[in-house]
Amino acid sequence: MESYQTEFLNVALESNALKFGSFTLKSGRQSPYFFNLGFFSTGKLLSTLASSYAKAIIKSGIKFDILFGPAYKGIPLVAITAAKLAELDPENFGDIGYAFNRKEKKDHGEGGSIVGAELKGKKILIIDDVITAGTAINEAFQIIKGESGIVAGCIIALDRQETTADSNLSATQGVSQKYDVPVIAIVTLTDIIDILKDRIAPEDLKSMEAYRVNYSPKD
Ligand code: OMP
Repeated sequence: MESYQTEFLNVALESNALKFGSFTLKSGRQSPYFFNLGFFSTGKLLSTLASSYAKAIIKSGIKFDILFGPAYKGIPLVAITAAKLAELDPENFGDIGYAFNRKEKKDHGEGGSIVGAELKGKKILIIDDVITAGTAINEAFQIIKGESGIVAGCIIALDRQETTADSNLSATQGVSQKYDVPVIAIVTLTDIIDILKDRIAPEDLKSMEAYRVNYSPKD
């Protein structure tokens, strides 16, 4: 376990970004936990978040030219992480570009739907918050394809390690296989259970383990 992973989970718990109980997901599943990145809502929390993303990216060794954050949640993520990468390793990451998309196309000024570095012909690392079924991240791949960029990989904060309805692969493994790129995470559901098991109420821990058995890929 890396220290940035433990620090990230400590801060997620303290800020209430990570909650236990009963939550309905975008996919319609009923989950005993929910991770809301929007709760990293102060400068201090954002700084920890940026360090966690940046350290996971550096550790992965993925080579890329531009960090891309899909709107809306990806927009602050791409900005803080590009800045933190340059701060931690200016030699290797100081000239990495950053970009995000607009949800609404702009038809005045310079026009277009991408803000920041041009994606055409460039190696892109997508940054996002959570993968459950893979819907949001698939949309990001389509945007980059539309701009003639080349996706080099994805970094997310949390990999929920859940299978989709039509596959025995986790959504993350599915995305990685479909596009033939690495998908890395600061933490996974397994990390949450391993690192926080002594700090989760016993009944919540039981629900988490049952959920994992139910939705994670079967051997
Ligand atoms: P997929 O598009 O199904 O991969 O779900 C990812 C999205 O679900 C995220 O971008 C969030 O909007 C939302 N989500 C969370 O933010 N945290 C969670 O713990 C679970 C979800 C979710 O609804 O699955």
